[in-house]
Amino acid sequence: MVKSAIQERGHFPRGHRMTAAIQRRAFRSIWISDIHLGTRDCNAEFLLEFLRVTECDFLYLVGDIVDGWQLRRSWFWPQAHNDLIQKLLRKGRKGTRVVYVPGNHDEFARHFVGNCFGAVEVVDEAIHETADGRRLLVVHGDSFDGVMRCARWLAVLGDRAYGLALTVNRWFNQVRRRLGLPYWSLSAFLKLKVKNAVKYIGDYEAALLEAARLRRVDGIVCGHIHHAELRQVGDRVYANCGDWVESCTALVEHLDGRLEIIQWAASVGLAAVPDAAEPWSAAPVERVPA
Ligand SMILES: [Mn+2]
Repeated sequence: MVKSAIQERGHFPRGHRMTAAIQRRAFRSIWISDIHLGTRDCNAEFLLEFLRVTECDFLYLVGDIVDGWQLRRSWFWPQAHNDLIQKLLRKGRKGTRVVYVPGNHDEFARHFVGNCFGAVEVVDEAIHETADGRRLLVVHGDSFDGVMRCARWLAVLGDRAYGLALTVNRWFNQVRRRLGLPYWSLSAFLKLKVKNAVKYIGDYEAALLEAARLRRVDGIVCGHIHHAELRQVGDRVYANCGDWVESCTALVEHLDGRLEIIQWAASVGLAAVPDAAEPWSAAPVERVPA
């Protein structure tokens, strides 16, 4: 059994420099995916802030952590991206079990499956057992994506169109920020408005739930489509940890095994007020089936 970082220290250190209003929180597990380090749209600072105010025994990096596709086109690597890597490695050294499941944008890391980088284990997929005894399969999810599976060139083309939408999104939010308005994801909005996108998301969820059924696990945790979701379908749970380019979301497991999506940007967005409500209470909490 992995030694608990929380048990070891007993409590959190006090006095956080920026988010005095936000209490530090302990979770049993945290899943984050689709960070896309190496792109301008990566909200590394938001994620750093989230990782600073949280602690966990298990930290899963559910793919597309570094964007190799984008880095091959043009090199972009600011200090914040280094800081984030350092932070992840540091968590590993301090007793958090860090598990890295590479995705399609960081497929280069798939060559290192079975190895460790510092305290970070690289695996193809993982089985996580929750505190309430449910077994969850953890995968990035690209192998269940019809477009990715059938035509990589189409996926790359779609990726470029998506990149364009994100660029517009970035400008749009710079304007909103100047006007004192909170962060609002244009591309996430567009995605939900487009009928095909809704069907695409539905197909993806169905494919992953089917995989969970075939593997006889109680649920599946994935990323890839940048759409956070936590849903109980029959006796299985579908959990998508979202992304850190638009919505800035994470999936967490509470100490008692309950799962929850944390909407980080929505609660501590770019126009965060110093005394804003705690983000922890804002997001819906999963109802544990009796
Ligand atoms: Mn992906």
